[in-house]
Order: sequence, then structure tokens, then C-alpha cells
Amino acid sequence: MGGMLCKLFRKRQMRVLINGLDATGKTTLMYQLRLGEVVTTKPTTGFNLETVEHNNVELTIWDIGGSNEARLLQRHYYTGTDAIVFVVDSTDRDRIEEVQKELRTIVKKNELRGVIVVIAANKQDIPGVMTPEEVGEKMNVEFIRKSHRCEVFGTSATTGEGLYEMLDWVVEAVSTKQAAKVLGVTDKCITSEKEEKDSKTLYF
Ligand code: G3D
Ligand code: MG
Repeated sequence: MGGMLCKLFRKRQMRVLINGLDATGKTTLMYQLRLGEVVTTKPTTGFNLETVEHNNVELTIWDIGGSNEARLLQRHYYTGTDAIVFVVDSTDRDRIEEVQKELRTIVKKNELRGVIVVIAANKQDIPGVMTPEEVGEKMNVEFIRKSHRCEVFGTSATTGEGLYEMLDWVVEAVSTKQAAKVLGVTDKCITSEKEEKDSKTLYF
């Protein structure tokens, strides 16, 4: 039953934001997915926006940070978001504290109440980097889980490792949430049973 519902709702429109500090691997990840043409726009001075639309999924990417003006403008893009993928550079121990604060600020935003949060512990192909568990701990995932459904995935945007597994999870989680909303129940009532499928299948 749960699986069927998820299948039904999988076709619905989804907005996924991909955020993270500069040089964490967001653009590389976008190209690695090869979902379509990546369009780069500059809505105003201060930040670049990259978008891909594929089937009913809209992926929007930008680097967090920048001027206050840029941050105010970014706010506009939060509205209507279903999931946020927060890309972390697992090699960057120096900035992990800063990253954790940024994510905490983002998830507290009204426009992002209840969105699915995914942390991509990226650059896992590099030896000696922080493990996904370590990144999760440093990002204080337990705190985020008090208000949001949140999961950590180890990824490599250059090799593609872990990307499809992560996006499969995002689509499944958003589908379940959308189905629950329509039915007026909490998403925990709908078991997102894993169907017999190739783990590399992306539903976009
Ligand atoms: P951004 O869009 O978040 O700013 P980019 O980041 O996608 O531009 O990536 C920044 C740099 O990190 C790039 O290197 C890119 O190749 C590298 N990178 C991104 N993801 C990974 C990864 O998973 N593993 C490794 N080893 N490198 C990664 P350059 O040298 O082009 O600046
Ligand atoms: Mg980029």
C-alpha cells in the first residue's frame, strides 16, 4: 500500500534546493547527474543561480553566503521547497563549524518549515576525509531531526558514488510527505516500503 501511494505521488512536482558553501561540489554534482541542461543565471549582483528541470523535478543550486542583499534575495527561492540538499566538503575541517551554523540558520527559516533535509558529505573519494558519520555529528544532525526529517549520505560528485542513493532517498521522502499531506496523516503512517528496484534508479 505504502509503495503504491509513493508511486502515485512520485510524479508530482518537486522543488529541491542544493545549497552549501562555495567549492563544496554543487556544480560538479549537477553535471554528474546529467539530467539536462544546466542553466546559470544571475538574478542580481551577488549570487549565481543554477537550475535544471527534469520531468517534474526542479533542482536549484546556489552557494550560500555572500552579501546581506544576496541573502535576502535567496529567501525568495525557499518558498515552495520540498527538500534541501546541503553539500558539505568533507575535507574541510576548518569550516565545518561555520557550515553547521549556516545550516542551522537555514532550517530555522519559516519558509523551510518541515522540509526534508539531506546532508551530502561530499568528496568521499579523497583519503582521510571526515566520514559521513563524523560530518553528521559535527553538523548536529540530532538537533535538526527535532524539527525536520534529516539524513546524511556520503557522496563523491566527481565519481558519482552515493549520488543516486541520496537522490532516491530524497524523492522517496518527498513523495511520502506529499502523499501524507493529501491524506491528512503524518508521513510516519505511510511506510515507504522499498520496491524491487535497481538501487541506481532515479525517479526524476
Ligand atoms: P561549488 O559549485 O559548490 O562551488 P564545484 O563546487 O562543483 O565547482 O567544485 C569545486 C572543486 O571541488 C572542483 O575542483 C571540483 O572538481 C572539486 N570537487 C567537487 N566534488 C568533488 C568530489 O566529490 N571529489 C573530489 N575529489 N573533488 C570534488 P577544481 O579543481 O576544478 O576547483
Ligand atoms: Mg558552483
